[in-house]
Amino acid sequence: MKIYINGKLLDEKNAKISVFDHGLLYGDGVFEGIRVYHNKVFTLDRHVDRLFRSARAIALEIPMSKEDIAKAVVRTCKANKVENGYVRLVVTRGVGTLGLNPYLCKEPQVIIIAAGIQLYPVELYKKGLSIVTVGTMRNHPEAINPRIKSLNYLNNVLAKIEALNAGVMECVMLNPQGYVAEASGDNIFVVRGDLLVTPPVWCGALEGITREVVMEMAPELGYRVKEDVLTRYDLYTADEVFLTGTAAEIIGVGVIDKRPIGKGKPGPVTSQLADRFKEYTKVTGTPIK
Ligand code: PXG
Repeated sequence: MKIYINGKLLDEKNAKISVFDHGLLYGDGVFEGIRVYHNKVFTLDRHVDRLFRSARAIALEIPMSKEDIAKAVVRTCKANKVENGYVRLVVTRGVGTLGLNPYLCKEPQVIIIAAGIQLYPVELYKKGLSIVTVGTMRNHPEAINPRIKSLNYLNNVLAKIEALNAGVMECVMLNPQGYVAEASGDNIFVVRGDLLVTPPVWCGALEGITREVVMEMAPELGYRVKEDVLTRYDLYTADEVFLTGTAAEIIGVGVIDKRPIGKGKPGPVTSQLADRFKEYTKVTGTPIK
């Protein structure tokens, strides 16, 4: 595998980052997870835009233009002959001292890994995911703002540990006010009749790109879409609940906190959206050539 670091494509064994990199020492950096479908990079510009917003939010200057980052992603996919896969795009603060001061880090590291993807087991897309609500809260927006896709994912990791310890693979995180924010690595939607509801970003949701695509697709299929505050009541009483994310795509939730949602398996709206999403991945994207 060839790994991109700062303009060079290196063999995996030579792709190395310093132990003094603040990405490692402090989780100081930003990242994106991007899919490749049928030789095309899916929603590449949206991912690059979000990467730059995340970087701006942590006062990290990416030493490349958006165009050059996008080109580097395509170049890395091409070098690895990735036709369908997953790209991890990372920008770290770079090498600094053992102190926190980010301004002493002079050279951000741009890293691109193009590899395969570990989805949820296929049968779960039919059966539905079981999830739990967890005690680990989504960060307050004036702590690490959840809109920033930073390398500091410990909060999400703690939530994931709670889910795994409860015997399930994903969880719902609430925000400090007790409203539903999102899952540990996915956004969440509730279906009520012909209405789809997802928490607004101020409730602690990442501006998920799959979320955005679903919100754009849904009206074309005759559904209304609303961003609104949700509580656990809304989850337990929903017709359907589904999660969205680059890795998960669209996956129906069958059970939350051991309570069946709707009929206890993915419903017709979720299936219809998932089918439409799959079609969309075939016809859109930045070609790898
Ligand atoms: N919320 C959070 C907290 C995320 O990390 C999403 C929502 C979905 O956003 P997109 O843009 O992908 O639709 C994410 C992104 C994993 C993994 O291994 C998942 C993400 C990031 C890193 C790893 O499950 N999801």
